[in-house]
Amino acid sequence: MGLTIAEKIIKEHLRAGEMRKGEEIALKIDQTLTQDATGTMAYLEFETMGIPRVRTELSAAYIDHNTLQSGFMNADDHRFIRSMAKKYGLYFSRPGNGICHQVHLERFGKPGKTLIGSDSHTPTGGGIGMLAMGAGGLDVAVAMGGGAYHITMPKMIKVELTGKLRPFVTAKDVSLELLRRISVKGGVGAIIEWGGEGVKTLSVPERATITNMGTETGATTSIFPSDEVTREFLKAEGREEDWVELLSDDDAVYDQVIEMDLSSLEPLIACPHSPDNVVKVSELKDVKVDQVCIGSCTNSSLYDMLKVAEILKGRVINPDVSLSISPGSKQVLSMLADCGALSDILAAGARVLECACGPCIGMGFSPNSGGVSLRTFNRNFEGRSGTADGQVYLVSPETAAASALTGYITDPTTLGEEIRVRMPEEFKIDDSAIEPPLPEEEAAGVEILRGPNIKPFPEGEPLSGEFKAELILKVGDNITTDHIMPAGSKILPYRSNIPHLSQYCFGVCDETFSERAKAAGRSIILGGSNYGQGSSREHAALVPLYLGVRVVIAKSFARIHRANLINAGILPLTLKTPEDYDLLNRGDTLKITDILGGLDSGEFTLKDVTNGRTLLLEGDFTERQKAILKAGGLLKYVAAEEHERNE
Ligand code: MIC
Ligand code: SF4
Repeated sequence: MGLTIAEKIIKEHLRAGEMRKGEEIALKIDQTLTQDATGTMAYLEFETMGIPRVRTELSAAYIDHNTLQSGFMNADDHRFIRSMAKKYGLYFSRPGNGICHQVHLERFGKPGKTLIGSDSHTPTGGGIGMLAMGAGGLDVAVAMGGGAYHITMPKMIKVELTGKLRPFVTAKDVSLELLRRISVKGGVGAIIEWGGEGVKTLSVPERATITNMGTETGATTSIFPSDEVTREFLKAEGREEDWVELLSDDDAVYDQVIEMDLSSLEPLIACPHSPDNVVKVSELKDVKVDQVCIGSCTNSSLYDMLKVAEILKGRVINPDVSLSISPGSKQVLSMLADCGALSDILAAGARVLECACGPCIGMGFSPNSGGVSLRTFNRNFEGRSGTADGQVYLVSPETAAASALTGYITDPTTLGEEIRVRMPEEFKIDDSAIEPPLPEEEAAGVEILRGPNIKPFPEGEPLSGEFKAELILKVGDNITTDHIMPAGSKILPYRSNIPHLSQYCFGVCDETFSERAKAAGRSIILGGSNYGQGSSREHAALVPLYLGVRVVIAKSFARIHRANLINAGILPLTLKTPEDYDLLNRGDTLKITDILGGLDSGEFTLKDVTNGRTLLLEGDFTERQKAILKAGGLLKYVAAEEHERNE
């Protein structure tokens, strides 16, 4: 039987387990990346493992999220991460050099390699045929130490592309079309592989937009073949030697095949507050726009920016609109400047921001009250922009630029003449903002620089007999990690200070949560389906842990968040009968009897002491996950393993 592209990479990297769907596999990880908002915690965790130097082929630390420095916190964290990179043998990408995913694609990604990153959009690397996955910081720390990354062997979804995109219809519209069809849960437990004749018509930046936003379907990752288009891209980055061909076998077997005719697509838009709330742009043509933001790891390549510049050239934006442009990397910005496109953007009235995540994570540029903000980003969760009642829509760069000109949501195909951009044969290579790893002798002497913002992180407790606690919070379906642990410019600087962060936990759903949880001591949370979707931030597990949450019950969980809960030592259980969700109420006293027995059998008994009911819960854990939960979290498990090895 033939293999899919992902299966080929998995086979080459398999350290343990068998490639049978639904079973746990352990993968050798070739490369890791971190960004600053999750990196501080990941490096603190790495430090506790006592490993002298990273054991991957390449590990890189990027500074791109927390770039507003209003106070010492972010600057201290950046200094800490830089000193960790120097001491432990990592590349360090300085603030301003760009968004981790864009820079990694340009300078380090290699077809056929495995990459995990402490950021959920790490699958961007799938655009050049990497098996690139988002993970919690602790999993990345383990991989940096040479440990395997454990996932459930995913099923394989193929999107079979035919045709060619029409003018003004883009890769972003392809992503939005997929989300429209399969929703924010449709990719859970799967790898999405893009194939078919249509693939050849898509450049690497377009492919990377698609694999980036595949994250929003809940997929483990998304991947494109590595073909001549990939070779051309790597050649233009001066790295042709990194190219290998990687195609699926003709007789590869997929669990699901989705057909998509690129020629039939139209410009699409995701309405507030979910990336799968998708309609045609033309349906919203009378909606007035207050703000337009172009950038983020989804749409900040040179290709995207050149198209925007071409649309804006010789025109001025509508005076009621505020337009921001954040190029994805220094390479992109510098090439825009060299070819004059930056002048066109500036002359049109855009505010050019630094090469970083910026408005995407609420680091500035929040919209006005109730403002309509059109963004080329990948997420429009409620409150994420920093304005609680902001109305965020997700669009392509073309739709964004056209709307900035008219002041209304505008279908770019109405602009008339097709725009043509010429991509350079060579990108401008300047790695001066990437500090390479120090030689071992020098690294040993590096001092780790810590600021006062770094506080100890909470530790899980070994699970034992029974657990009785209050159901402290009941929330609905598709709760995101932005609900659990919001981000934004005020909160993000405290990513290494869990006690401080804890005040904001679940603030979007219930402002009293943090205080009530603290008062309760130990507690349980109830969620709906796809609980914990969105980012990879392990803070969405560590902060509830700090506040005493020991069990989360849900109809279903998102992959990375479930792994983060287990790593933190929090027990994630699902309702055997999803309708039982309606029987449980906030304030109920719940008791889970015989936790260890439940771990063995996969079935747990839940007594609702308040209402005198008994319900069944499920928890399908691998042997390793059981051991982690019994130990009280991954760090304790790793320490115990290390101890055993040294005995
Ligand atoms: C995001 O897009 O939500 C983030 C911010 O990049 C997160 C990581 C984080 O919370 O630091 C992600 O996607 O994993
Ligand atoms: Fe940064 Fe936004 Fe991409 Fe997250 S989604 S990595 S915040 S640009």
